[in-house]
Amino acid sequence: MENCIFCKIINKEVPSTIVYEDEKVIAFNDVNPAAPIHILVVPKKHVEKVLDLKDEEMEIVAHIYKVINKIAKDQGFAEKGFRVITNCGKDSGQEVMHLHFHILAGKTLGPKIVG
Ligand code: DGP
Repeated sequence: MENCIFCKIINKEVPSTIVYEDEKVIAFNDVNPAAPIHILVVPKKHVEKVLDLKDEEMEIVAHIYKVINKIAKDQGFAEKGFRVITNCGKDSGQEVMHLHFHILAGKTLGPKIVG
């Protein structure tokens, strides 16, 4: 999708620190981390947000959770714990209109959703 920053990262037109990649998803460090570990897991197919997922696209969500578990184990924070967040639409504060899952880890996260 033209003018989508995450599509540009997927296409390697914009640099990022990639921590995982396969044919369906990419995961890279968030440019503005809200925790010591802050990774974004992003489907390569451009879907704007959760609400726009079609029935036949739901398998990508299961795949994303498999990837999240793999990253957590590979990076060694699986047992300590982590938080997964997906914003959807204006009231959530979604800034990038390309579906993505935040993984937050690396410290004891507080009662606020982020932080
Ligand atoms: P959200 O509010 O859920 O749409 O979060 C979007 C996140 O994307 C935000 O935490 C910052 C991150 N982000 C935005 N632009 C870039 C970028 O160019 N590179 C990287 N690595 N992260 C970005």
